[in-house]
Amino acid sequence: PGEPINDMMLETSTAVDPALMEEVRTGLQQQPKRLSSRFFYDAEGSRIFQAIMHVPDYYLTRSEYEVLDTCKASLLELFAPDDRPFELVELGAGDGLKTKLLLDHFSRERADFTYVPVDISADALDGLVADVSQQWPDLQLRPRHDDYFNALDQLSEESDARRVVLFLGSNVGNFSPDEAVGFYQQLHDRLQPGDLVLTGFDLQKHPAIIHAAYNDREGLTRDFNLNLLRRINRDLNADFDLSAFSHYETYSPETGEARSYLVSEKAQTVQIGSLDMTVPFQYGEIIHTEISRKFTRHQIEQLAERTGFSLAGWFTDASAYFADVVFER
Ligand code: AVI
Repeated sequence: PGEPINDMMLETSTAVDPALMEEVRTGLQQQPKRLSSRFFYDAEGSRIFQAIMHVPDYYLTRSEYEVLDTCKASLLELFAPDDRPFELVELGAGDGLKTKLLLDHFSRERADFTYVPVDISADALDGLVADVSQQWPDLQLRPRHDDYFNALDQLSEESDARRVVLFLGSNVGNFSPDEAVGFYQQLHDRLQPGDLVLTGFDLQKHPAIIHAAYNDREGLTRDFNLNLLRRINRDLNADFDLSAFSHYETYSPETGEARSYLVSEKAQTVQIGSLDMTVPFQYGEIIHTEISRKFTRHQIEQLAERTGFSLAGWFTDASAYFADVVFER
């Protein structure tokens, strides 16, 4: 099987992303300093994330794979009762193994569906399309190189088939609570009654298990976090000394938030050449880079209710680490 492709993988072109410039300009002037994990996914960051998905401490991918593998038949029954045709719209160009597991099962069952992977990155999409059309030559495939919501807007004009939107991998956990509500409200606006959304949610569990997933023994999460500084050095002509920053992770079982930080290991000054900016750091000063939220069933039910969806399916792995949840519009 091909490499998993991350949902948030960005273009790997040489042009500097203006959103990154703005993020660095404003984020490093805030108190505390912050930079969004949205910018983790340059080519190297995407490569490291793919590796993270295979490390033993990062249980999320394994757990979701187990959920989808054990529940694929029930999912198909939910998606296509009476063998109605459906469009499987995946937000983010698919994270390889898990999506392929579903495509494989649905194809074997001769389900009448079209796979519509949506991604903002042409590279991610091209790779996936080549891979999928080689493995399942008969599969109906309609890739969309677009922003999630533009793609959904257009879908509603195109066909009468039921839409089943996939948003896997706990990507929802990287949204703030308000962003998550906004995201499902926007989905709600664009879908028709009866359409479905399947989301992968990482569930709250023993805090040490979650903490270890973001502080893995191989040090890949550290590399992933530090790569953001490497990217800024390259894209914005900055001089972050990567050896003078470390990875620091917290998990609060009260809020359900795993938070990643970069910590300055000495008092230092960093130049961001392209922004003509000098950034002072004190010893121990942090840059907040990521939130990975963990959910309770009650929070997921509330999210559905607040955004106009009903809960149509709830599937978990044997340890109840992860849930793939079906919302119906
Ligand atoms: C992409 N996202 C769901 C991952 C997560 O678990 O929040 C990104 C990640 N960050 C550190 N490790 C993996």
